[in-house]
Order: sequence, then structure tokens, then C-alpha cells
Amino acid sequence: MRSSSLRPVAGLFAGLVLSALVAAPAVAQVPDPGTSSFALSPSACGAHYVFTPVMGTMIVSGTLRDVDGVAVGGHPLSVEIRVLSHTLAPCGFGSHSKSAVSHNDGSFSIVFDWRDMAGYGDFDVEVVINGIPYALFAGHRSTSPDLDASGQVGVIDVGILASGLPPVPGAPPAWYIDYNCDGRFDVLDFAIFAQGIGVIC
Ligand SMILES: [Ca+2]
Repeated sequence: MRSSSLRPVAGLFAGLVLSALVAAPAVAQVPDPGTSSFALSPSACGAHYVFTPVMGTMIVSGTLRDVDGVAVGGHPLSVEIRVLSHTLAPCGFGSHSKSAVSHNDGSFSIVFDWRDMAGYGDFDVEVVINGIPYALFAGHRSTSPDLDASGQVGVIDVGILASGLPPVPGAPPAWYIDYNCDGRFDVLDFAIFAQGIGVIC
């Protein structure tokens, strides 16, 4: 008696499940690390980035694709900068973590500039999707005129600059004061350093 009264309900439930399955939209596309592609823009100095108010950007770009190689649009992702050493820090309103949403063709592009990279030091860049690391660019470093990452260029930065000078003439300077990456410190590097003087970020 009881089971027969449940039968119509069970049938109705099965019907609802079936219609839901038939009417269900396609499963949301999930970016696949194997088919998606990621790139880090090269700097003028290779893995050594220089950020000043008038020069220096770092672009992390790529295309998200699902396991079948189909572009995944409208998907959120973030790019994280992992600071490994020294004073590297966000400048002013900048950030070491930036987010984007992939375009319809799966592409995305995130730009870091001088407001995001004060100080100097080594860092890795990681692309994170759904909390999972999808790409890692390791072994990079950056420098700026604001060597102590205080938000402005002052006497402490000049002191750090001086500490990076070569111990003997002709020897290479510390990498973080060789702003134009030519292996020596001269007036050209100081001119780049001076771009940060008077600029508060
Ligand atoms: Ca130089």
C-alpha cells in the first residue's frame, strides 16, 4: 500500500531528473594546463626587469583552453608575484597580485608597471586558476630607483646605490644598480636612477 503510493512520486522524480539532464547546459569549460599557454614578456635585460616612472613593464599573457583545446572565455585567473629576496614590494597603490578574466578567445593579459614593483630583489611569477598553480616563471629579478621600497627616492636609496658600486674600478657593480644591464655603473645608470627622484608612488 505504502510502496504503491510512492511509485507515482518516484516516477515523477525520475522524470524530473531526466528532463534536468536533457535540458542541462554544457559542462562549464575548465582550463587545462596542458593545452593552455602562458608567457612572460621579456625585459630589455632578459630576466632582469627595471621599473621606473618612465620605463619598465612586465606583461603576463596567455590563452586558456580546455582539455580539447577549445578556448575558455570568461574564466577568472590571477597572477601572483612571489618575492624571494631583498626589498621588493608593491609601490604605492600597486599590487603583487592581479586578477583578470579571459576574453572570449581565451586570451588574457596582465600588466605590471613601476607602481607594482618598488625596491629590488628576486621573484617568481605564478599564474593561478581556481586556486591551482598553472604556470610558474622562476628566476627573475627587478630593480627600481626606490631601492628601499619606501615610496620615494631619498638618502637611504642613495646609500644602497653607493653600496652596490664596484669595489675596484672596472669591476662589475651589484646587479640592482646596473639599470641598463651593460655590466657597469656609469652616468647612464644614474640618469635612470634619477627618474625616481621627486616621484612619490
Ligand atoms: Ca650600467
